[in-house]
Amino acid sequence: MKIAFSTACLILTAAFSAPGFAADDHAGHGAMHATAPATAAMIDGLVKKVDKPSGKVTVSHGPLPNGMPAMTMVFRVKDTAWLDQMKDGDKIRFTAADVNGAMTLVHFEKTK
Ligand SMILES: [Cu+2]
Repeated sequence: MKIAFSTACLILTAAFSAPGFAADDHAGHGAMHATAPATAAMIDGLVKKVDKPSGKVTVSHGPLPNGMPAMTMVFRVKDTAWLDQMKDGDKIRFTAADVNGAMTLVHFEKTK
């Protein structure tokens, strides 16, 4: 199921960055998101599984600013030390960016 979820996610990510969707330079579009200010909308998420050896975390997330609907998917993390601060069932808020083709948590904070 996890593989199916992340595959669906990759397809969606590709679809939303396709030239037909963003008629302008979509590379620049992606860069804009990657450098979004810290005030960018935080996304609510629920940690489902922390995978420290792989440096990844499975998160059930709400809708993303890039158009991705709510789903459960695997994210990389910008700083693998963050994985020590997360555990299954934690509620977090985060911002994500496409880093070298992989959706990556670039900021996160725990919510109570
Ligand atoms: Cu997703």
